[in-house]
Amino acid sequence: MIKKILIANRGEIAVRIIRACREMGIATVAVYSTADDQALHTKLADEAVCIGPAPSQESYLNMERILSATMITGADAIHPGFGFLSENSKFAELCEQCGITFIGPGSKVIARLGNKQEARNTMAAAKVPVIPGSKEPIYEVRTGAEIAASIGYPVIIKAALGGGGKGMRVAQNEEEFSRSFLTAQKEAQMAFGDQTMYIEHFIQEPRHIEFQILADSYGNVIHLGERDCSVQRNHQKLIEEAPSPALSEKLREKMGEAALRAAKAAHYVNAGTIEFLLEKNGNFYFMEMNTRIQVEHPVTEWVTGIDLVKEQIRIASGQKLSYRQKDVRLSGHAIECRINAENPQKNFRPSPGIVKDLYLPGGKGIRIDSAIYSGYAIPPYYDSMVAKLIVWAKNRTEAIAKMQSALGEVIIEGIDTNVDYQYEIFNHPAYLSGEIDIEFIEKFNRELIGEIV
Ligand code: MV4
Repeated sequence: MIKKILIANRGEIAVRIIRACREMGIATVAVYSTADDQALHTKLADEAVCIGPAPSQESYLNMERILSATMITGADAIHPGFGFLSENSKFAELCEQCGITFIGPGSKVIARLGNKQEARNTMAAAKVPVIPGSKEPIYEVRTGAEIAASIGYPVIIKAALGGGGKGMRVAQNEEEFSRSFLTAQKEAQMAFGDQTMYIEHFIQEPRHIEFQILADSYGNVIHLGERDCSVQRNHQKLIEEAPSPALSEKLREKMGEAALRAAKAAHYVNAGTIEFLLEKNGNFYFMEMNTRIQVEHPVTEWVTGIDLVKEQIRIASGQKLSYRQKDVRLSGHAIECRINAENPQKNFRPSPGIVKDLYLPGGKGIRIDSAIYSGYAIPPYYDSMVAKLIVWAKNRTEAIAKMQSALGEVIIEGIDTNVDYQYEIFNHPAYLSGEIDIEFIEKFNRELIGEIV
């Protein structure tokens, strides 16, 4: 059994994990940078260890310091949260070598899925639909151009170690190919220290649909339905909802079965997410698998009633899944919106600073996951997300009404936030109709910031 968990993260997800541990009777250790000595996770954990200066590289990304803190405090497990070291196979491997339980899949699974080109081949072999594309790694422009021509334009050139949009370029035609390829490859080298590329046909105006998976160490795998994350800007999601307004019960079943095949093919253990692109005609394709708990996990928790962080801990301590597929019932509609310290009017420029007045809404069907408090100084070094506002209601229409009501109550003084911008999204006819794709923000940003009325 796990008795003490070190949380290798900060902000609201660190607080979320501390809460799950407390309810389970597990002791908690926070790690924090010098910029975070007044952070909520530092205050709430049973113990807290300073692991270095403000820049992530020297603190939250510093494996040796985090492992030392684990040893010194006698924690038996590390929960990595999301971002930082959560999908770093080297870190998971170091944990394994030190006899520390990494709360997530094994290091080899993380490494295999982290290579998106390899993941694609694994999924194709398991009859999970993949986007028509290259089968072998590509290193040279000339080989790439030949393969692109055989796939058919437009194509998208991606870094094998990429994800989240880095090292990715679209080429509309043969003309554009070499420039796009070289730019993407250069970016890949800079970001991942690796020039391996792959190419896919470029899917136009798809939705981003992802399935939540839970898998234990005994071969049991279940899915908890989907999240629709099509509302995003520069690969940062703004709104996530469950279920997706675009899925019929039949399509959900089909995609859910594909997600299960995907997780099984990867020999997956713990909580994970299968990302799909969904075309308007109903065709869907595997994009990548995320091996971490995700920011948007609360919407799945609310429509299923399952506590995903507790399940992660149970799975990591060798327990069997608490649920079988037939126990999973989706009920009602949940929507999450990410509240960021940023100014949408100034091209979403981050707005760190001191939170003066603070009022966050509550009431039936409203959940706030946040780590800010009145008087808290938001440091400039990390992500700008300061709160997640999650609502639940019987159906999408009522959930949207509740979200607008809740957003209307939010008071965060002292910094700029995207609260008003979010409110406008929930008023926009395209969002209300549910007929949106990943270009929603790009298409309507000028209306949402009030430039066009
Ligand atoms: C694509 C695509 C269209 N066609 N692949 C974005 C990040 C990385 N996970 C892969 N991404 C995409 N891959 C093909 N073949 C469009 C995107 C994409 C995207 C996907 C989901 C959500 C938002 C997005 C924004 C821009 C591009």
